[in-house]
Amino acid sequence: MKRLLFCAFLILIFSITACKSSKPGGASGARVFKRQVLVGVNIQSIEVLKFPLYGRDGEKWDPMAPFATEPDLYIQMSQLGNMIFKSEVKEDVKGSTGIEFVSNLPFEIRAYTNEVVLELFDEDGISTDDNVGYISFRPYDYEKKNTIELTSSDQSMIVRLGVSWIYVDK
Ligand SMILES: [Ca+2]
Ligand SMILES: [Ca+2]
Repeated sequence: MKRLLFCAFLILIFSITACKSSKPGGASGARVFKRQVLVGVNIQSIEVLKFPLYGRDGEKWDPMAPFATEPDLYIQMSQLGNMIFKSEVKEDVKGSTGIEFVSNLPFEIRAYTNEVVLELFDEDGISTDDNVGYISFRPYDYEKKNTIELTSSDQSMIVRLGVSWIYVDK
């Protein structure tokens, strides 16, 4: 019985101190100036404006496929070696402009100050997929822009991203 009382006493003490510490002290009235803090970027659209029609060996991307020598394109993005996005595959893409990817969009990048590696692949069933081109960029460098136009260092590939920036009031 004594023990029980002691426990009850402890709980009482605890709840009193808890109450005290949770007394309002932070609500010091609304602040006049709200600060907008960037928390992420949404990738809304992906369009390939240009890519190399031939591989490094000068051949079509699928030279062994008699009637489908054009590439089967998809986009992949990664950060620090982790894949953060993969698009659908567009099979046997003829021509090299205005290829839009729509699956799994929009998607959000929270680590917007980290580098993103965007790669364009040709899907090949049996062998390893061909890397058609890649571009690395830091989303934060394009803050407040609605479109990010990226060109690979060898100029062979151009990709346009439609983006929106996510802010919260602080
Ligand atoms: Ca191929
Ligand atoms: Ca292929």
